[in-house]
Amino acid sequence: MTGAPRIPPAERYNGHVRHWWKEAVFYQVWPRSFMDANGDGVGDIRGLIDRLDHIAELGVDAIWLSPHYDSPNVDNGYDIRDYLAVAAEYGTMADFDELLAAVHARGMRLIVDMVVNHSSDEHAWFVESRSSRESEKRDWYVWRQGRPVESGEGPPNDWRSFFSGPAWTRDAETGAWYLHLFDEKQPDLNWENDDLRAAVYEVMRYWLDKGVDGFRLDVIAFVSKDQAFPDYPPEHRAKPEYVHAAGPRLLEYLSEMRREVYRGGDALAIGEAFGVTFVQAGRLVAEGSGPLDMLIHFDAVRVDRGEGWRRRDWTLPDWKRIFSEQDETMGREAWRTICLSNHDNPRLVSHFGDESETWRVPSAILLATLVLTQKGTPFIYQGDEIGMTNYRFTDISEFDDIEMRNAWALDVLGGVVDAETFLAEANATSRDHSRTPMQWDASPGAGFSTGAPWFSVNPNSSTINARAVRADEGSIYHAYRRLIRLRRDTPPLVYGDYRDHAPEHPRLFAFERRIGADACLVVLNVAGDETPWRLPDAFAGARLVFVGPGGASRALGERQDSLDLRLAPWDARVYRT
Ligand code: TEU
Ligand code: CA
Repeated sequence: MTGAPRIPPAERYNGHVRHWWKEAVFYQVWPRSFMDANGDGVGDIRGLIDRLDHIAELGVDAIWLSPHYDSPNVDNGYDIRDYLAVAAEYGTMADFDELLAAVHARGMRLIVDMVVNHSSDEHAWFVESRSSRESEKRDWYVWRQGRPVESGEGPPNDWRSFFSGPAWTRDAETGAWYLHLFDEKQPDLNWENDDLRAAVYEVMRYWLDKGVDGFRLDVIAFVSKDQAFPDYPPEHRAKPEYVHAAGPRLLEYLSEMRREVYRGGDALAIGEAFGVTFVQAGRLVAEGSGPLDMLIHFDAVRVDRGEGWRRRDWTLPDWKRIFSEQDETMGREAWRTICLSNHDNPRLVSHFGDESETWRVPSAILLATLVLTQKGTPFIYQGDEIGMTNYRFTDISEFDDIEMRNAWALDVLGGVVDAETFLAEANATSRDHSRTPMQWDASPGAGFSTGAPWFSVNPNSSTINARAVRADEGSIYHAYRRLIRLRRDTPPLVYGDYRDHAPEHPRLFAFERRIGADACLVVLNVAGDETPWRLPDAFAGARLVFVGPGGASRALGERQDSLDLRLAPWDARVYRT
């Protein structure tokens, strides 16, 4: 379905329509762990306001704020109880208004999270819906009859919750089953119902009217459900997100949302694209006709994932293929994002770099280089800019995340995996790594809180913290600042075409970003070994415009006369013709 063009024709750059958000760098704040201003151990809005300069000084253009709404916090705010209220532990609506003004005063924009595939089961809508089959809001959620099984009655189909177990729960009140693709305390909203959609749009309008600059739309591709509710096709049983993201009315709903909520305004619609293929993504964000502006993809960040939270092996060529395939498939009219870490994934340096003392800094800088020079709008997750690492979990009791706790209950207590295997895999993939408090300084609460932090602080905060990196010109933090500035000042890094120069190389990621004769070559040695490589002829005499500590023997601005490179471990360089 293609609607009327949404955006008036704007100036093009290398064939791309120009928009601020294509040229921007985003920074994600997960408020619970960012900064606690009142000492109760939980991050809050006032704390965020106090630390806005840290974000602004990085040079980013926009903040994506994870949910700040009233919530029982079964899934840390992704279970909203009241879409129009600020979580009491985060502050008041007045605090939110002040935050918005303070963000704008620093020349940045504020994008809020919106979770409308599901609500909390404590939301008034669900309380009413579950109260009786005759309730006016019965149809605002997905209720079905169970199907007969030997032992009596089972769920309506074989859909599974992403947080373990069946995606249906039988409600004793009325003897019917409700759908929840996530936890049972996160019932799915029924987008088939016109009144429900109107209510969702009204909620969104409320925040736009307040002046927020757009939304990051949580698992937005799941909102349309096949009304036949068929069992999973066998080929999708391991990755059911691809079934859920392919609902028949998705494009129709999102186009309607664009019309009803955005009303031709230029607020941003960033969709989370769990389960969305690149072909589908191209349609959802097609310039002028797609209902969304950008999508946050999972392919690259989850290259090491098998089923659910389980790990699988991967190689660097596998990873590079994802970036090329995305570029070839989505096409020029569809803008991409690059998001290799967030609150649902391990820490960037632990995940794709080397967190050991020797290589943590150079490998984190290499990853920053990748994120800030790839094709697509970059998203930085809080703490990555100071080089925070994974936490070492040694017991299930140390986890907070419902995904891990449910998986433990079903898989370990159910005898599917042994505890040791579970903990090893959980330490590789858990979302909790990214949720430990932000490390501001070396004090006991890491400068995050003067009280007892709600979640474990990584003991390495004594050395890895914002104060230390800000004082050190050679730090990860200053590399982020330089790279963000470089990106802003270098059109090929934003709008340039993409070409991988060594797709099959097992250690090297070397890609070009080009607008005509103006080109950059990014050379990353993704390994702890020296790697020789021959520069493509087109880059003979190119200038070095960024260099990480691995290649620090070379001076910035220096021309590369020899084509033969000898890359140090985790060397990261950017050349420009
Ligand atoms: O995440 C999408 C999502 O589906 C992943 O969390 C994924 O299911 C999980 O990690 C499987 O391994 C969004 C939010 O970002 C996440 O925090 C929420 O928990 C989820 O939706 C439900 O709202
Ligand atoms: Ca607090």
